[in-house]
Amino acid sequence: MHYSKPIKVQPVKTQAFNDQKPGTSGLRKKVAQFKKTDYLQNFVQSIFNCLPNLPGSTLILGGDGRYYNRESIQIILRMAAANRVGKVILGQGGILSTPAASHLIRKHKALGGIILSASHNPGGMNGDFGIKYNVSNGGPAPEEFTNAVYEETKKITEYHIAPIKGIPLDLLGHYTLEKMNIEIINPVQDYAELMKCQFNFDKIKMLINQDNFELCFDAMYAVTGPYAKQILEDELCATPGSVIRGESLPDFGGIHPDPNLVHARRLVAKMFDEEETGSAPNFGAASDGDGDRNMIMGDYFFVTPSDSLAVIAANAHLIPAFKNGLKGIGRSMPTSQAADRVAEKLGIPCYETPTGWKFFGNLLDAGRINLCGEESFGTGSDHVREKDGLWAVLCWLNILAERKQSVEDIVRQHWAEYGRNYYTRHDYENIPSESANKLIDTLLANLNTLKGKSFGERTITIADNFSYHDPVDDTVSKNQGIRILFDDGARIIFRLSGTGTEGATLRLYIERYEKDIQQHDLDTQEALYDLIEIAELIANIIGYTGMHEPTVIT
Ligand code: G16
Repeated sequence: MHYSKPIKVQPVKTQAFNDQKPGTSGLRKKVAQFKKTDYLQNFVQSIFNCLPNLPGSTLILGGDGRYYNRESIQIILRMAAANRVGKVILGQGGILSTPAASHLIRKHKALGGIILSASHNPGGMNGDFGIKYNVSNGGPAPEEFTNAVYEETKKITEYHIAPIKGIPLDLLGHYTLEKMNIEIINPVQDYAELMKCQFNFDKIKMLINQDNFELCFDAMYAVTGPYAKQILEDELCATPGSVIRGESLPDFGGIHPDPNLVHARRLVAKMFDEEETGSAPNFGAASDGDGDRNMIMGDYFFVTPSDSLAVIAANAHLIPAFKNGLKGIGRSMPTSQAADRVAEKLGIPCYETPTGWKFFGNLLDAGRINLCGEESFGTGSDHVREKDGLWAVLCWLNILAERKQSVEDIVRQHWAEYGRNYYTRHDYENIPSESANKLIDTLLANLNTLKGKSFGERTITIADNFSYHDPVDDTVSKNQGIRILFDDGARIIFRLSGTGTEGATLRLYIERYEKDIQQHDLDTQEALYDLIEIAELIANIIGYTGMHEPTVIT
């Protein structure tokens, strides 16, 4: 279908913005900021300017369906046409989950993809919007590229856009915009096929269809709804209604689509039977705005993301995705060291990377790891180059189907074998940036006075600002979080979030190891109480933020 004849495109003059530095995962801002004249256009053109092979190439395009997704897709299509892109493969309705987009980039050997999402951040007209570029391996662009894009945004003077109307986004098929081909595809199909090759669907189906097995997946009104319904309900025959909040809404129903104990309240209430129906589902899970995060729960039981990574690693031999063995594990620095213990036992390497999925890309490409995860509810493997919420859920279902035990029993047996890493993250959200920076600067200035200091029976052995040397390409990423490491393996970590859009968010990560099985039943906050106090003593969080409590505890 032709929408217009090719025409000569005049560049549009524009003025640079000074706030387009990508964060942990692309550029995230308030919708109002993105709607400013030329704001989105400048950023997209800056990406295009950093891609010398763009003319004639194939790009994947889609987003999590949040407010401003459809308008942005039309703008990007017109800009892609004017910048002589050869073909765009687009999810129907402008929808693609982040892992599905990553898979499509790889499947079609595309130059890359543009994903529109602010992930777990709230949506709606007063919420957040975001955009990121993924490279040809399907993963988030490395820092070298995002830094180049940022430099471009500071000096951009013009952009290219075809002055034509958009195309219908909801009809599957092939279109032509100027000379550019557009293929609109079902956003779920390819991803669902990929999942079938990763897991034993027959065994999972048998588990799910047992009379005494109940499953609940909370899609949080975000992008995973249609993916979860097709895979869990249609293919694996879970009872209709097992996927709750499964409609994808542009404002996520007004909730914060972040799968944790605070924001996935509906799921948590079910899993702890807060309505006192007498039973809770055997397995519960939730995903986020763009489908890359996951939270795993059993009946009356929460699995921390760090433990989830370790349990999947220890049970990888039961999962077809790992039929060729586990090569190595990656975890972000603030993620607990539970997975390290599994790696040690298996005799495989465990890499510690900075926060941000992009840092796993080289390790995955080089075949050094094929399982990775983060404390921020992210788990994934080399099947794509993004974390993958539903994939992690299917890993757990596959393990449950093989082991025929409850989630809680599996985790408790894991602790009995490897010991328990008590772990918590405290977030102090929306602090004035100046106060947050002062807190960090003061900590940094005092770092070399901390080594050797004792607090009770613990002594600090290392106090530093984490720096990562990528073993594959030898790049070095500095300033990746302040680490306070103790002689008994306990850790306190401070860093500022790179994904927020309002003020600053201080993240405090606390961990300690407990070998004694008699001590595995403590409340996490109580188990870590002394370290929480030490963190306050070292950083004076109350003094700098005026906050006596974190806003979110995970
Ligand atoms: C993004 C990144 C993750 C990171 C998380 C939190 O996740 O992809 O690698 O762990 O942000 O980052 P920060 O602590 O800087 O806020 P998502 O799901 O938001 O794309």
